[in-house]
Amino acid sequence: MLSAAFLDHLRSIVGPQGYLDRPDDVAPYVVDHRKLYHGATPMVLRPDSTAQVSAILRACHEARVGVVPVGGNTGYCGGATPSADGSQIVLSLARMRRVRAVDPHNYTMIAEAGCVLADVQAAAAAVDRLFPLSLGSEGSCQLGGNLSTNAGGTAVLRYGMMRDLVLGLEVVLPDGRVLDALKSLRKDNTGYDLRDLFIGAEGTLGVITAAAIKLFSRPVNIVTAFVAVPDPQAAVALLSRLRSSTGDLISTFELVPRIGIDLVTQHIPQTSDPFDERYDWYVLVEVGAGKHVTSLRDAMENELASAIEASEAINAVFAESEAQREALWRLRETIPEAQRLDGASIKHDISITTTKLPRFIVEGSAAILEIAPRGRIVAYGHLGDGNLHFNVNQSHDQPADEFLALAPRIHRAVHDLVARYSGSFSAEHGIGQLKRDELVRYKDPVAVELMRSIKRTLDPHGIMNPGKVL
Ligand code: 2HG
Ligand code: ZN
Repeated sequence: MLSAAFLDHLRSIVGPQGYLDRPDDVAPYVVDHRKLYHGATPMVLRPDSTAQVSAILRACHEARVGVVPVGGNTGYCGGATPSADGSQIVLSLARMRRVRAVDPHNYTMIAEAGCVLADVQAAAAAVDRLFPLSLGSEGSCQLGGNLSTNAGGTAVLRYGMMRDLVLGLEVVLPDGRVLDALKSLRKDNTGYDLRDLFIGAEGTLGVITAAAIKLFSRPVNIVTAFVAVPDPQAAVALLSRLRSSTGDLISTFELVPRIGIDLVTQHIPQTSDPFDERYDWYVLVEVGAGKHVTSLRDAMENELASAIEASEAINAVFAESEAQREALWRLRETIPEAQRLDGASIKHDISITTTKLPRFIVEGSAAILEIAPRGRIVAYGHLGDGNLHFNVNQSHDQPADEFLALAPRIHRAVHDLVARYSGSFSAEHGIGQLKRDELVRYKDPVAVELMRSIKRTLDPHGIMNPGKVL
């Protein structure tokens, strides 16, 4: 266990405002968002500068003490929960939330890792720019967590994942050295790209303290539609049609199944079905352009009319106000919450090529129902990215425990099928502790060996987020 003298040394690095050690204060940091993991820690450190993070890691490196970085604690794979033996320190960067620089002409911003994503978006909007990363948890997740998990979300189709939005990083290495790669350059061909090592590493190679991120023009002319489609195959055709007719201005193309609408309207207040008729499948589409592109709405209406003629769509509603836009978004964004309120669920976060996704849904559903005949498949998500949340909810006539006992067999069937489709068993939620075994099972063994040797090189004592990813 950690000695009182060592804990005192950590306290002296961060000062009285910089740590939590009362059990009540520490409690939120030792359980993950999905309540799958319960850990323990004697202390949560809350440094307010890169220098303090550096001193903390140097001390932990010398003492061989594990450090678990945490952002907004909204992850799905237990990546920020300490081990249960109480031997690890939790490191929160929540006090490091300064926007260090905004450069609207260079379309860049430098922000610290503890910035809440919504605050980063607001700082960009304040200079008439867009930071496009957009997720359900944006009101509480932090930039450092977004970077460390290479977060995705609902605008990846147009703007890419977090990795695509980064130009430079400041990282504290496990031994306390500071890697200053915080350049706001779009071109910098000077050897190995170290930056990409730390993005998506889930805090296993060091602690990202700040990032230079890309900004974009803020679309002011936004068209949002909720479109009923015959099936996922038709949705893929519709996506291609809209991508090419708008010249890739589609930012969001989210698949929603009928059961998603049922769950949301049942469990989430102030939601309602946007159509009088019931349809089997829907997509939420959003397209945005600058203020001079005034014909966007007409173009979308014409294109959707042609899509209906071509049997790629059945019906569509457009948001006529910001309130209606929010209501349409709520139908998609609250599906995870509605799923949770409805009972136990078994989740997958898979990706395969968009073209093959419809066939995968048919085959994958059959495979699941063979194991769990009473399960209810809730397949939704980022169709435009080939990323599906291929989830199953319990039926109300089956006890949750009995249903959850099927999880290992269902995971195996789904992930085996994903492998046959050359897909990924973790598209945007990472590995954490939840998918460590899947990584070894499904990732190329040479890639896993390279990951292990990088880990050994950067973190020889294994202090960074032990037991996560590898
Ligand atoms: C989403 O897209 C999130 O809503 C959560 O990634 C997905 O709960 C899920 O399975
Ligand atoms: Zn998602």
